[in-house]
Amino acid sequence: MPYQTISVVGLGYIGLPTAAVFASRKKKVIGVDVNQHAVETINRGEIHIVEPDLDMVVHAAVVEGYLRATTVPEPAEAFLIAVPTPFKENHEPDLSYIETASKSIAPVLKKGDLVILESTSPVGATEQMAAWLAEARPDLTFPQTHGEASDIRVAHCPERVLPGHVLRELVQNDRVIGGMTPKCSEAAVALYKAFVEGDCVITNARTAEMCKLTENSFRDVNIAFANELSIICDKLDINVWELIRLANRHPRVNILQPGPGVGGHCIAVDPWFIVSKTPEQARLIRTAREVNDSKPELVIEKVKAEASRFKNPRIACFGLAFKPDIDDLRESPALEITKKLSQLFPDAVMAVEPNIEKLPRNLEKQISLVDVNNALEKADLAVLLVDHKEFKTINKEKLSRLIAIDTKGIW
Ligand code: SAJ
Repeated sequence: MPYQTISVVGLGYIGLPTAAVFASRKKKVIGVDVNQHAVETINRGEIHIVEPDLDMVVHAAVVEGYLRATTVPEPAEAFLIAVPTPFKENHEPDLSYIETASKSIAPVLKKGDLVILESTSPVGATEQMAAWLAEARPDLTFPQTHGEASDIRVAHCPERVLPGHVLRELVQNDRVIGGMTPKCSEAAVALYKAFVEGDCVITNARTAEMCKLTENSFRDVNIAFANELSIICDKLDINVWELIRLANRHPRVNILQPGPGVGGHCIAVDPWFIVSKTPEQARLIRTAREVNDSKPELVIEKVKAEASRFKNPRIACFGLAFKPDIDDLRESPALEITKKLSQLFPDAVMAVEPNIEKLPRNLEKQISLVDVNNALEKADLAVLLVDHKEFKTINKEKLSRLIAIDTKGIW
């Protein structure tokens, strides 16, 4: 069997579940992360991120001896790089984590090894990674210069799992495999077949890079369409939720849901990677980003307008997470809106977030975390920012006492 020892570099939301799933298939997995705290937590059989069931899988993998974490890369047969690819101030992709990761594994590479870039990346990043590896190891040959005869195989295999369903989707989703050569692709398929039950579909590295960006841009553009409709309907005094429900009765129309903006770590980022490579051509994709990014400010304007009716308005924000029924507050438009409101209305903002026990430390002073009933009793204005299940069942009578601004159309 090929690839018995696998190194996963970057033990975050993608890397850790991937490492744990390989380990659950009895592969020897060496996890690498620069974060000492993450490494120690994992080696105790615990996890430092939130994802359903991941704690059990990691615990079993560590206890049974298949998964071990370290800050210093060690030799392995296959390396998976799953580090962040954020963008810089100007929306240009920041490949510095990929650069650091590839330079850190270069010293332990040997003939026959496979290196896979899993991080969502702009087109050309896999070739760039291979160039960094080749520069660090002139004694080895790479596909960009030696094609099928190369010592090292290189591929891009983007993850496409939905936060909250990562363990299931890792196994069941189809996987796009973009080798720098056909043999690189074959090698990567052999690796993923250890746990992937979906199809492993082969293409080249550039298409695989673009495919991942396309998936998330498709969703962003479609959400932007819904968000733009909500802005238009506000002007025309039409209920956008009813409008979308009616339009979606057409057999070939399926409009997504408007909201307070697009959050998360992927959909609000990845389209910019297309825009940065082809700024002249990617007009729709750029505009969609701008429409979605404009939503938080529009919500704030609406709250300000309603709040002006009160002398000392008390505002309750319902939901802080970046989407329903999760506790992930990173890159969340709901959190951004709540924070800005608390600056505009000092000591007047409450937050209801049933999925967390404590507010992030930097918000504890300016915002109070309360439960649903408390918020309904104390507030003059209720701003619904996330359609968590707990908010769908709120008694309409209790709401009728307040001014409600519902960005998700559930009240
Ligand atoms: N949203 C709306 N309206 C909708 C749907 C979503 O406003 O109708 C908002 C959500 O509230 C959230 C944001 O969009 O703020 C993104 O949420 P999401 O559920 O669409 O996606 P993510 O970011 O959790 O995961 C996406 C997924 N990509 C696609 O569905 C094309 C996932 O499969 C990817 O693996 C993931 O990005 C990633 O890691 O790239």
